[in-house]
Amino acid sequence: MLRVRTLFLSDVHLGVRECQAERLARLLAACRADYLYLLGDIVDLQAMHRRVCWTAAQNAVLHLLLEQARAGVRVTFVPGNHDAPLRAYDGGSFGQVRVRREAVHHGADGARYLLLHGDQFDDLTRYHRWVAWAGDLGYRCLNRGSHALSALRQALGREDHWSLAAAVKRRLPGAVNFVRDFELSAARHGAALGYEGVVCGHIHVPALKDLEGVRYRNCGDWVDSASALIEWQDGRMELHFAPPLAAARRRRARLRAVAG
Ligand SMILES: [Mn+2]
Repeated sequence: MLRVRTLFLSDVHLGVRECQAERLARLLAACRADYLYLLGDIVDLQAMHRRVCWTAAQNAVLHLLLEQARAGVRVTFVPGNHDAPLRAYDGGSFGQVRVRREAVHHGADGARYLLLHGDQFDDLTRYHRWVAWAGDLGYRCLNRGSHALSALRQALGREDHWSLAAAVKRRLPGAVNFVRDFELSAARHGAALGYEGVVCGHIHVPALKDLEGVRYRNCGDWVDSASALIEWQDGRMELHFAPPLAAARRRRARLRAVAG
């Protein structure tokens, strides 16, 4: 069991075919936190308008999240733009899960973090066209192709994770500028309100860095990066990347062979 002080997740996109629910279910079953923050786009209500894909693994993720809340983990849900209708429940709760438009996390080292999804910073960047494309068909097709390629690499025995979607995001000039503008907007917003750090999601680019003296953290997503942000008991933070399924299976088989 992985014991952490805090687990931050965002952009899970339950209800979408590309959601890496099995990998997230594995993490949730193996990890216990004191605090769990769900920073938006957890259930993709927007995509489910067009088409619903609800798998057993996605169902398991939802149940594991609710189970954590029942077991005493303090769970806070900050809805994003893909689950925006749930913003109407700001200040309320679903069972044990608190719903907040924004939240504040007190780190074990005394730092205060502003927690939000991050879609409000889209308006502050100069790359509207890229944002529209990213939220649309092009991005979904890119992720689908990326998963197919990843499966092929796994089948060929390559254990390292390489993502076509991530590579494209790193290389497209519009994308690079958009990400930089977004990160700076988020960091400056946090600084202006007097926080030491900001934790958000939305752009599907996991990050942990200092920007203009502000601790900027982005959880990433469970469509492409399969990443989570964790805080250890001493306040240190780290990004966790879930291993691809095939690699995880091979590793378990190896461990069994060694144990046997
Ligand atoms: Mn979003």
